[in-house]
Amino acid sequence: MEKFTQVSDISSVPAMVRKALELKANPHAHTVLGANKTVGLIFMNPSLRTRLSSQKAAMNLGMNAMVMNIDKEGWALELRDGAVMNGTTVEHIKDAAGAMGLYCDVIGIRCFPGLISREDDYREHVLSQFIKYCPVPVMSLESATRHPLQSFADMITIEEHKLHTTPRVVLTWAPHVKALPQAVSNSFAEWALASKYDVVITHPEGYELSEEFTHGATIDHNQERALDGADFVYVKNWSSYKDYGKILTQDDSWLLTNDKLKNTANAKIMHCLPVRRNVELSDEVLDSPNSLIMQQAENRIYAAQAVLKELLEGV
Ligand code: SN0
Repeated sequence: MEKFTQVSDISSVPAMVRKALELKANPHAHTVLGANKTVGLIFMNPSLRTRLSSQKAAMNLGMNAMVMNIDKEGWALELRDGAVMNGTTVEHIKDAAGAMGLYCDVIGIRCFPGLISREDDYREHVLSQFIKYCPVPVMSLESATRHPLQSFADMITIEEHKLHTTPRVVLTWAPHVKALPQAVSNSFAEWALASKYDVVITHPEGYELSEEFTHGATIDHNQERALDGADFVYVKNWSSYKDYGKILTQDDSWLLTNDKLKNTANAKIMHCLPVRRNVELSDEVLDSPNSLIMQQAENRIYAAQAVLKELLEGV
């Protein structure tokens, strides 16, 4: 694998999930592969799980990890080609990515969307500039439109908990106080569909995700109907794709409660975290025995480890 930015960068989701589960069973089996190798983890936005699980994954492989919060600790980056840099930006991404590549064997980068220009965000301007100028393999730590390490961990978690081959997997929109990216939802849909699951997406009108990610899923604006028979319920807020980056409603009738789960197939509940408790999801659901949020967080290690391993092997 030469880069890891979306599901199409891997040849098979079930095969990658199997590899991750092998690593989970035997995390320190490949320390020779990672010895004397370095991963750089570059953050333009906050992180808890991605940062620590990727570091842990690197350590499990015997690698070194260097972390930089480039938005706070680096020079202000210029992203435009040919810019006359006589303003507030100090260093061009071309020079930053080029230099960082000299210190690392793999680089991970987190670059959230601006949520102002749909065109800029959806052409992945920052990530693609970084890949263009970075001389070593790049992995996404969440980009403008996708969060592939999260989705990979989610597929590992579903594999561990599913009771039949084709579970009904429901992605439900949740209210939030802030405009959030579509990245986690886009990516979850992309990976669940690639896993050939029965994917249902439910949200208020106006929150349709780009069809690029949801083609093949059932879209239903009725949450109760969507939840009927669900095996897994993935809860996430996202801002509007159509009315780009806007909050169209904060309707708290979309908040998931135990009562709403009564017609599911004793559904397991998933969320990528961080979660705004009692806004996006109620305490009673998050803390119930059916909640998989900690299992997802743990599997972030093995998703990152499987990706780092493939990038180091270059196969
Ligand atoms: C990010 C998102 O893409 O939704 C990262 C999730 C892994 N979430 C947030 O930015 C939450 C911010 C907030 O204020 O709740």
